[in-house]
Amino acid sequence: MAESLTELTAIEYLAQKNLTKKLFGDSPNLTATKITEGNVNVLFKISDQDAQKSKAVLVKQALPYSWRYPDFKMPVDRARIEYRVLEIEGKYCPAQVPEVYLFDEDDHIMVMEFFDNHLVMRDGLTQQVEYPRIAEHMGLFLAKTLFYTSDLFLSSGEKKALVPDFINPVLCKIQEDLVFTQPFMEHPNNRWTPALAPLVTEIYTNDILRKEIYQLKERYMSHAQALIHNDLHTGSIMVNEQDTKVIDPEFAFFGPMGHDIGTYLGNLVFGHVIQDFYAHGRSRKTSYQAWILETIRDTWKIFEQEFRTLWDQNGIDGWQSPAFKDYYLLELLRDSAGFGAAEMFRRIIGMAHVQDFEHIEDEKARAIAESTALTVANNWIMNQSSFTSIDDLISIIQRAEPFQALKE
Ligand code: SR1
Ligand code: MG
Repeated sequence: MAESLTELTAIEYLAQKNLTKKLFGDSPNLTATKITEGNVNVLFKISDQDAQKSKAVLVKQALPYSWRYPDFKMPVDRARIEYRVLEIEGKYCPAQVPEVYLFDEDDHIMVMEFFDNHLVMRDGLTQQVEYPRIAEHMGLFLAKTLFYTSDLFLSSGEKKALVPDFINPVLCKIQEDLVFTQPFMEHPNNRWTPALAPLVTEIYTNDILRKEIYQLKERYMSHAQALIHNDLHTGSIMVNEQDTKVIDPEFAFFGPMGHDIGTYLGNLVFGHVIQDFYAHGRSRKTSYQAWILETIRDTWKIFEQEFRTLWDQNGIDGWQSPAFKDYYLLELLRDSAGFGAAEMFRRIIGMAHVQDFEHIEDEKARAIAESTALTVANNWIMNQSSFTSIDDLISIIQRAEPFQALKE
């Protein structure tokens, strides 16, 4: 089994690879700090203490298991997949993709850009930070990465040659289990805030919901529509006022586009429902929630507009039909609602929770926020086929209420 890097060996590693001077200049005073965000890889920030404006890099190591959940074995090949995805995304949407200084295929280590002036978007949402360019950046990132890796752009041969490079069976199986299976049945991995127990019982016995989830699961497993990130939650986005970077695509494979769009939108819904707890004062809460809804609307609109433009300008022959284009975009909207719902359910009643809720210590307040998100999830998934515009998804968020018993 590969040895995990330590603060010391991470710094030594840069020297062994002749990167110290290249990245930091002569005689830097390097220090390494372990980063414990994320579930999967071992991460170190390496920076020069002496530099005027300290430059930092990220050293990222893939071990044959998840560092947070060591029982989850994960092939180290995910490092190759991540690197290849960053290359492809970097070709089509360089502004939103981190720079990689070194990929070491033997040791499954990447040395890459560190974002000192950015915040993990999930944290920004708990602090009511408004990012004026996030909708534009994420709309464009989604449109470009998804369009350029789909059959609408790649030739039939190119696409079929690319798909096997991103067969990612173990990480896909983790998502199949954690997102689409375990949360909807009794399973030892599942956990939830106690006040949600009646809702969980209802979910386990709701075969109509399970039918919808399994339709999504089947689509997830069989619809190789585009090279998707496959874990595009707000912890995979580094952001500040001017810039947005999408990180951590090690789960990537050819799957349904709506999974990326929906996972992101579902996590924005979390940002909306938690503000009762995080925002101080009614007006701050109301205005931040309005910003989140506007961001959801603009992200979709920018995504759709860019996707249509790319299709008009760069789509290959054989797909020119305005009616088919409208159908395709509508299906994407509906898929996004379904996959977004699956993400919301699993983060609240499955295994891998998110700190948006976990950091709410008061159990009743947490259950109120979580059950409001579950109401959105339930309405998104059950009404998918009636949606015709992003405003339909938004009005469900606006009307969502917590679990009745918690209102008393
Ligand atoms: C064992 S990995 C748990 C979760 O963390 C990753 O970020 C994925 O979302 C996965 O489902
Ligand atoms: Mg991740």
